[in-house]
Amino acid sequence: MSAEDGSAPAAPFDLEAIRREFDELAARVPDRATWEALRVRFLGRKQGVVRSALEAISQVAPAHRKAYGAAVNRLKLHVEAEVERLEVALRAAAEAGSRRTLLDVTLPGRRPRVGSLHPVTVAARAIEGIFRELGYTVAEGPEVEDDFHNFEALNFPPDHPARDTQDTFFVEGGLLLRTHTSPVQIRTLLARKPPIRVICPGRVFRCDNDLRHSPMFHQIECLAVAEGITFSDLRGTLEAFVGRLFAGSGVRLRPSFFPFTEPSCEVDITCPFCRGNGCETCSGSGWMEILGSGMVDPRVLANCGLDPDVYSGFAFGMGVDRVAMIRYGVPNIRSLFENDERLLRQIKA
Ligand code: 2U9
Repeated sequence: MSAEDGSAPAAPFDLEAIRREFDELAARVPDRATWEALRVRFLGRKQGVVRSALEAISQVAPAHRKAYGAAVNRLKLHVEAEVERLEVALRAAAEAGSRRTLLDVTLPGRRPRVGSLHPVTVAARAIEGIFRELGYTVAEGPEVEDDFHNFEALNFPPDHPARDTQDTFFVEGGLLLRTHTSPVQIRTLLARKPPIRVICPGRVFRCDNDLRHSPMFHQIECLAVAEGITFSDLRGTLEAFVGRLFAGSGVRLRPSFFPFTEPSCEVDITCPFCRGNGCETCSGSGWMEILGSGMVDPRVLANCGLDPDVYSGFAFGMGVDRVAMIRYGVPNIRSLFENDERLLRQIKA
C-alpha cells in the first residue's frame, strides 16, 4: 500500500487502543524487569510500538497525515513521560528498600557516649555541699586582683617572696593573677558585717610547674568571723569537715606560719587508704597533709575595718586538686588538666 494510493488509510494504527494498552500495563510495574520490558515494547528503536506507529506515517493518506502525525506525537510524549516517571518511582522505592535492609533491628543498640563531671568539679561540689550543710554561703570574686586585696590586706610584708615575679604572675596596670582565693574573703569582710561564714572556691595562679604543682590550680578557702570565735571552733569545724569528706578520718594539727593567721597550723588527716596504719601512699606515716588553717590575724581584721577586740575568726584553705588526687588516687596533678579521656573515664567520681 502506498501513500499516493487512493486506498491509503487515515490511521494505520489504532492509537487510542495503543494508549489504553500502555496505560493498563504501566499501572502494574512492580519491578525493574517489567519496566524494561514495557519500555522496549513501546519505545524500542527497532520494533517499538510507538516507533512503528511513527514510521507508518508514510502510509497515511496525505489529507490525514498532519492529524495522524500530531496524534502519534502526543502518544509518544505520553509514553516517554510515563516511562520516565515509573523509572524514578522504582529507583526511589529501591533506595528506600536498601535503607530498610541496612537497619537490622535485632542488633543490640549502640550505647551513647555520656560525659561526666571532671573529678576536680566533683571534689569541689562535695566540699561545698559539706559547708552548705554547716551553714556557710559561697562567695566568688575576680581572678585578676590588685596588690591590696591579694597581699597588703592579708598582712604580707612588702618584701615577702610571694610578691616576687618568680612566684606571682603580674599583668598590666600593676594588677596580678590572684595567688589564692583569700582576696574574696577580704572583699567579703569589707562589704558585710559579721557574723560571716563563707567559703570561696576558685582558680588561683602561681609560677610553679612540676609533678606536684601546676601554674593554675583550684582552691577552696573557708572563713568564719563573729564575736567570740575560738580555736576550739576551728578544730571542731575541721573535724566535722574532714570526717565527712574522708568518711571517718581524724585530724592532726601541726604548728605553722602564714602572714594572715595567728596562730597557724597545718592540718593532716589519717591516711584514708590505710586508716592510719601506714602505707606506700602516706610514706608509712599514717597521715596526709590536706590543708592549712589558723585564727585570722588581728591585723587582717583591722585592715578590713573590724575591731579585733570585738571580733575574731578562723580560716582555712585547701587545694581542691590535691583533694581530688587523694580521693581518686591520681599521682600527678598535671594529669588532671590534660583532658585525657582515658584517665577521666577510669575515675568513677
Ligand atoms: C582571710 C584570712 C585568713 C586562709 C588560709 C591557708 C591557711 C593555707 C593553703 C593550703 C594549700 C593554700 O592551696 S594551698 O596551697 N592555704 O594554708 N589558707 S589559712 O586564711 C585566710 C584567708 C582570708 C581574710
